[in-house]
Amino acid sequence: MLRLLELQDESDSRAACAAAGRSHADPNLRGWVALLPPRPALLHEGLRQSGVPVLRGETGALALGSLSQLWSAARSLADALEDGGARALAADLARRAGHVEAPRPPWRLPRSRLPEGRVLVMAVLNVTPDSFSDGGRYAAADEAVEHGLRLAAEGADLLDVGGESTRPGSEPVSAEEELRRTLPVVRELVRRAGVPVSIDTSKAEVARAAIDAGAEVVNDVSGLQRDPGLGPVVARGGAALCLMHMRGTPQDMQQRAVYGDLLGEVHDELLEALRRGLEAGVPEDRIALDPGLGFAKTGEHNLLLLRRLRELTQLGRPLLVGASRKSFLGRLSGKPAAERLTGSIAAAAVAALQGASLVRVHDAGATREALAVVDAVRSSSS
Ligand code: HH2
Repeated sequence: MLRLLELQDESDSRAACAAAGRSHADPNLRGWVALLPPRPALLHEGLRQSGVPVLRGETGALALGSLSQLWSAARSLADALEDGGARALAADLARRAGHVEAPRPPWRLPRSRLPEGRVLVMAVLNVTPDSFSDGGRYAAADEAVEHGLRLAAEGADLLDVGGESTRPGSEPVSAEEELRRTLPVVRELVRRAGVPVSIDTSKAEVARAAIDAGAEVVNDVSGLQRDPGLGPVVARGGAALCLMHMRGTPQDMQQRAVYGDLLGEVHDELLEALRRGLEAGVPEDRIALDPGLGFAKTGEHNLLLLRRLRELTQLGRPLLVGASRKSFLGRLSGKPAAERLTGSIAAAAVAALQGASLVRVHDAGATREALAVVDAVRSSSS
């Protein structure tokens, strides 16, 4: 248990006190804090001596400071402390603070080089009869290819081809059917689109064929929980991997949207997914992570994840966020899926400002245009 938290309001402050088991929930803590384990006291003492106040609780402690204060105190302690456990915790804290402060980490693909210095657009291309917003529109391979080429021309940086809807309650399809839908489209787009192609699948068999056809990314909404063969296929094929957070399956995930500490649990489960990827042999610089908006999440969960997304940058991997046209945006605007462009762009802009490296969207051109403004604001200087 060690994690950085960004306390933005009273509710964040109270939740952080509860996580540390403090008997008094202070409503006024703000900014970055490190949630530390209750022991070793040596670490708390070392931080205090470096000028970082530490509030202790029954189950943990909160170290209060700016990211650079936390980073520099933890880095010195990682060298100076004699106790091995305390030293490892200090090194972990320094690494996490460094990740949050650093510019977005690059995502290495096998052949293509993704542009750096701006937030990237992964365009959604569903070759399915039943996807929630574009199901049936591009079910024929030639229509899907045309649409993919259009998305690339509009400015998509990657094309994410999917052959199985994962909307809540959707029916699973066989690997054969998924391959029948996606493979001709992947093959043709690899040849003609001029941008890397990603396959949105949780099945090893589909991923293997798509990689052989030239796909550079495997986007697994199950975070390597569904098919034990998938990680090794990605590692052997040399592809990049996006690991998304979800619980259960599309059939039962919405009953599993129950959290005591949403950010903490999503953080821990993404870290486990990252470990599964590394254990399968996928190099760390090829892995991106995604909090999985709408997957075992309520609308409120999605909003909180967007507001506090920056905390997940402590994992040190690029973050991908998919809010496009999802139902929580429909609940806010009262509009059906096909009319959620404005809300989708607002969500993409928030994600970009909060540390996302990529946004997964249906409307590539409009999103690129909006993100150009966000990127310009982010990089403006005084
Ligand atoms: N969302 C969907 C599918 N794949 N992959 C990642 N990494 N992140 C997401 O948020 C994500 C995803 C669901 O959206 P969509 O593909 O439009 O719908 P459907 O699953 O119904 O095909």
